Amino acid sequence: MANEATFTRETPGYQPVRYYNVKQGKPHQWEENGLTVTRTRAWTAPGCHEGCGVLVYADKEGNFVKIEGDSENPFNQGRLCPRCLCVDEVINHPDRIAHPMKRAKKERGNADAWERCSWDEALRICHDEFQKIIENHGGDTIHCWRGTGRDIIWCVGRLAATMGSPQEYTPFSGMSCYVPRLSQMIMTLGGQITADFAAQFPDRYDNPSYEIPNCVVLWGANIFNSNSEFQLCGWITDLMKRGTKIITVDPRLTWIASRSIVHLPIRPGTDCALALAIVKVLIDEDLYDHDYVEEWVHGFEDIKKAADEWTLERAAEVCWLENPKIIRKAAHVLAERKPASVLWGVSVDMQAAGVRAAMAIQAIYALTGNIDIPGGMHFTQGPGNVQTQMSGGWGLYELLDEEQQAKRCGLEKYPMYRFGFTFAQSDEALAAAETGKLKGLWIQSSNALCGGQEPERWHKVMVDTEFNAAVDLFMTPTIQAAADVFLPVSCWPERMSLRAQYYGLETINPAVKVRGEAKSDAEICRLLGRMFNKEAWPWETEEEIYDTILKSSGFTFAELQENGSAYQVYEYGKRFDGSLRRDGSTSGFGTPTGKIELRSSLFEQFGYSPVPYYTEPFMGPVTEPELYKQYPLILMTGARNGVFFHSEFRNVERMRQFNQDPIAEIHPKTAADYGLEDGDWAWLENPYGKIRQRVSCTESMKEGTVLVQHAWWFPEQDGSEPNLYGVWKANANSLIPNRPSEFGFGADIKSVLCKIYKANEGGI
Ligand SMILES: Nc1nc2c(c(=O)[nH]1)N[C@H]1C(S)=C(S)[C@@H](COP(=O)(O)OP(=O)(O)OC[C@H]3O[C@@H](n4cnc5c(=O)[nH]c(N)nc54)[C@H](O)[C@@H]3O)O[C@H]1N2
Ligand SMILES: Nc1nc2c(c(=O)[nH]1)N[C@H]1C(S)=C(S)[C@@H](COP(=O)(O)OP(=O)(O)OC[C@H]3O[C@@H](n4cnc5c(=O)[nH]c(N)nc54)[C@H](O)[C@@H]3O)O[C@H]1N2
Ligand SMILES: [Mo]
Repeated sequence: MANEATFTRETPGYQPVRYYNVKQGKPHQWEENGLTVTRTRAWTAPGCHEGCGVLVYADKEGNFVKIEGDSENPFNQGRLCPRCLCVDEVINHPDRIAHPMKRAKKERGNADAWERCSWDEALRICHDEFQKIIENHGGDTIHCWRGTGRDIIWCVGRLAATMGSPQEYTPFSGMSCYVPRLSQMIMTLGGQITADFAAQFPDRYDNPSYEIPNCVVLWGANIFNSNSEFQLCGWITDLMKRGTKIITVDPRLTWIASRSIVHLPIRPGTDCALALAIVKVLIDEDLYDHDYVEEWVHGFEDIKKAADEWTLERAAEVCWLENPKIIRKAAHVLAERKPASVLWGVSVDMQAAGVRAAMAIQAIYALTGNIDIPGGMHFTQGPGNVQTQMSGGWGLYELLDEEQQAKRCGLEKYPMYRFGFTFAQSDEALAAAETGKLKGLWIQSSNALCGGQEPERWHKVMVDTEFNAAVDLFMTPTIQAAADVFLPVSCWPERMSLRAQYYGLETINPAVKVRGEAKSDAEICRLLGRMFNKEAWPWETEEEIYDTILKSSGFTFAELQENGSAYQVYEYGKRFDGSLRRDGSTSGFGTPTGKIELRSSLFEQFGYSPVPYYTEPFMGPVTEPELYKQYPLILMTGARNGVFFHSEFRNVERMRQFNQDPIAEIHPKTAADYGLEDGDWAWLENPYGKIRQRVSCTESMKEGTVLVQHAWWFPEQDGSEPNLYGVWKANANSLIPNRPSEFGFGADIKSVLCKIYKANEGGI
């Protein structure tokens, strides 16, 4: 697949980047049996993180005919998931909005008040209304919301900055998706690591420098439903066939847990305690890698001390593990089966103790010498500067003066937000909104009433602003409640874009005709951005934007499009070549000591504990014993299922048929304790709220816990206020507060308390 020769792209002003040139057999588009076949990547919209390689077949009129996985693409190697296979239902959905619409502000919440308008008018309204807010209240009172992992983070951030606003964020507590893990990696390693599944090599597991991991720990990541961290589930089974053994840390007995050599079904939110207990076994039983620790680890004595109280018995008691010895077994397997890696998921982030849990988990890999080695935890490396630009931050510092930058919500309270992060802190943004500092909203790929905690609070602030505009495919509860202008966005098979994930650089190519007047996110931001500031948006076409973003790679968009995939040459052992250092040193990790810091200089500098320590979930059996008597279940939320992507796909029949109702999973014994049977409708309640979901009894659940699905709304129901497509009826987030950790990263989103009881009325 890969050409043998690699080549170097040199662009003035940038480090030379060497690429494997993964030339593919055919150009990006060709004719076959009267159909046009386009090689492209499935990113978003509709939402997804991955960017799998696909072939889209269209007829002469440009209508979608079929989709296939691209077997020449090294990332997914022809595999596809059901959400790709139903993308035509999204494109052609009767409810999809394909023309701009407007509504008078007093009609917010009225589904019948929308009227179609031209793009010119819609954009003019957006410009004039936001301009008024900028003049009267300052740009920082315009908050810009965007959702997860889409190809648009850069353009939302840039548009925000163009309007003078540093408030770009995802409205959910503690920015609890990936950034808690990332923040601690940046502080203690100076870079970003992930489990090495050979994704950086076009020839994958056969690459001569790769080693098959002997052990992979799936820690709070159910990759078979989520493809967590841009890693595909099929890679786990690929590796298992090559000998990899799996350890699973998950309260539930998931499919992969049942095929693991160790399964640790811990109480939700106790991961930090478990990790510290494993650290203690590694040290006390002398299972750690002495040479590696000697040379590359700072703070051994400190972590030893931090872990010292975490005996097997103590950890088993805190984590609700019946058999303390399985913790010891996990430590032994990890130490003995090198190379080993961890794929950690969002469940690690969604704890107020999440940053500290991630520190403790990372310590396990440092002590066993598994960081920066083939098949272990390896440093990801974005394709040159391209990934950095795609993932935002390209605007904040360039377009805002210091005074305006300093108004970013959360900077004062949470100093780590200054350290490489460019988004605002969501809880502080909500607090600002509640004190009248929110005057306008730009909603681009966010359905905050479904994804954000305490949606009632978000609702209150969003309906009170002076002007709101939204960019989406469909009308959502959030947009129906609050927006004055709706701008219709194109789907990935209709639009051009770039895919720049950890390693590969690829174009996303238009494959079918665009529905109605929809436009891509980048184009919408370009058009509106230019109305405010042409210098900040100098591009005459969308393609010119991508040429600029691609500059550091040396490719133009057109060249990359015909090239196929470009993979950056990957070399292991980054600690030996100085590439992790910012101070010119020729070796070491990117930290003040040049070592992996198990005692973190930067945490200490920011006023935090330099070593991890465990804290209980704020509302749990230990912290709130009285409340626990009243609310005797631990409430887990939002474990991914294969057919939905957050609030999306509820209106896509081919997906909804697999999951008609919001489902609350519970162990049959726990269900029986509360008089519940499989299929019953039940109320779930705690001091924050009360919702209804349908009970599904399964022995895969841990007793004493219940798992509710998140992000439900009912597109088939009345959209007007107060029903808003039934968004309040089954909303997991009505039971969870906005309550971030001391870092401003992470919040207890999967471990609060609740009670459950049978609902007399069925349906929803
Ligand atoms: N189909 C689909 N795929 C998705 C998404 C989607 O909505 N749909 N969302 C995407 C997004 S934005 C993200 S962030 C990722 C997240 O995907 P993952 O990182 O896999 O996260 P979850 O599915 O939320 O949880 C993973 C597992 O953690 C377990 N768990 C719950 N609480 C705890 C705990 O306290 N500790 C531990 N150790 N485990 C716990 C759950 O039982 C679950 O099996 O998925 C992405 N992929
Ligand atoms: N209780 C609980 N709450 C959670 C979670 C949990 O596990 N438990 N998970 C959280 C996590 S990890 C995350 S990341 C957030 C996710 O939250 P969000 O990313 O806000 O996800 P959605 O609710 O699906 O909202 C996305 C909206 O964008 C639209 N859209 C999709 N693709 C595009 C696109 O390319 N362009 C535009 N303009 N629009 C698009 C969709 O139609 C949809 O209306 O939710 C969080 N909420
Ligand atoms: Mo996420």
